Amino acid sequence: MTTNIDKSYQLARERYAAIGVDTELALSKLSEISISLHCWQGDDVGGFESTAGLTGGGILATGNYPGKARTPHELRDDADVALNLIPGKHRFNLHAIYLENGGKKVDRDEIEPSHFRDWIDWAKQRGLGLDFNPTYFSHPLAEDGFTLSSAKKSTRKFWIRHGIACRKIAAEMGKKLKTTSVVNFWMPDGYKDIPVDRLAPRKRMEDSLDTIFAEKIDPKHELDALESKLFGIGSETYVVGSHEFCLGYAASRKKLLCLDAGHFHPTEGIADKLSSCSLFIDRILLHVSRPVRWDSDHVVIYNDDLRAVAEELIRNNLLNRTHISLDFFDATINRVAAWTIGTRAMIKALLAALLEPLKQLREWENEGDYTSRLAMLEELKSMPLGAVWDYYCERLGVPVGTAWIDEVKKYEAETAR
Ligand code: RNT
Ligand code: ZN
Repeated sequence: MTTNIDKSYQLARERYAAIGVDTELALSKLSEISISLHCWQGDDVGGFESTAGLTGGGILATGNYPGKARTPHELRDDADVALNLIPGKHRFNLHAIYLENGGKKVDRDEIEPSHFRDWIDWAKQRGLGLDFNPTYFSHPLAEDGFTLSSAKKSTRKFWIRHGIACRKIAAEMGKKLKTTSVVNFWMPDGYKDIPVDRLAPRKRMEDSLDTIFAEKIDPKHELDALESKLFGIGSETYVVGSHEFCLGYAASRKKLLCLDAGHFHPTEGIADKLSSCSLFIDRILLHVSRPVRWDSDHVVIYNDDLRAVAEELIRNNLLNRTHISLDFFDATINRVAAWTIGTRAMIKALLAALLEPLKQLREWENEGDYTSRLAMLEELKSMPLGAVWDYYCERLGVPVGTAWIDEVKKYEAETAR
């Protein structure tokens, strides 16, 4: 039976073919792209270390929508629901505080692969890759705002041990799941007000990172990334891990650079950074987020910023060197829906970018025909992307259009937390 979705797709396919775009090729490329879903949208960055939840670190989850995951089981169930509403094969991104400690206190420098055994089993059963993050916040030894750059040697050493432990856990994940686990180092270290010495904390952070990375780990199993930030709540004036620090560190030590869409000046996008960084950095990690006036971590939507990121990845052929992960936490809406909306938006943006007549656009640009370039870029906005997207969802067996909302509502009613 030919459904309306199929019919609309056939028409859309002809429209795209007329401008030289092969929709089938685009869809097959799209199905190869994995997005790493962040565990922390499921419970407002709380984790399962204690009942304290998110404290400090200059980040803030706002809202009190019911249903947040209270246990690893609930979080996995929630993630399963979201993953069934998102087309394609993806990954899951864990923070160290999402360990399973069996009710015993295990401090950050004592965590081991065994504390993530159930996560690894869960991922294995579903064919998911796992990524990982040390947690340099929500801890008494991070309360004064400094971790790897702390002036106190014992504090620095504690956090160095945490970083080393995290790399080992990720290596185990990568080995067991047969797909590299990316470990993202984000340290909130910084000052609220004007420091006298901007250099010493950076030097200390550089040394701490060098110590953490001293042990070579097979890149087939584990890779390290460094995430920069402009400011945080309580570190408005100075952040040790600034963009220049992280870019310089990543380039000189052959690490990944993590670009978070919310970590720059309000009008500064990350899309334009990708081409430059790609010349000097082997691999890039993205934290796709949505800043609203500040680093507010709103749920990602299909907007100009997102499209621009996707376009840069496709136009510059950067997909095989880029790890796409999401970073948002909105507690005012259903959390499974938040994952679904954000991830579907990211995939849709990649689809839009794959549906550009790139060869033609490049030709016009190189010939100096900017008139045709602008005209085509404008026309592309009203091409039948939606028909191709619906067909893709149908083909990959996930709900088409708004149908997924009912599934989330049903699950919400059933779980009633
Ligand atoms: C914070 C960073 C960081 C965190 C996660 C929880 O500003 O973006 O990536 O959001 O590690
Ligand atoms: Zn981030």
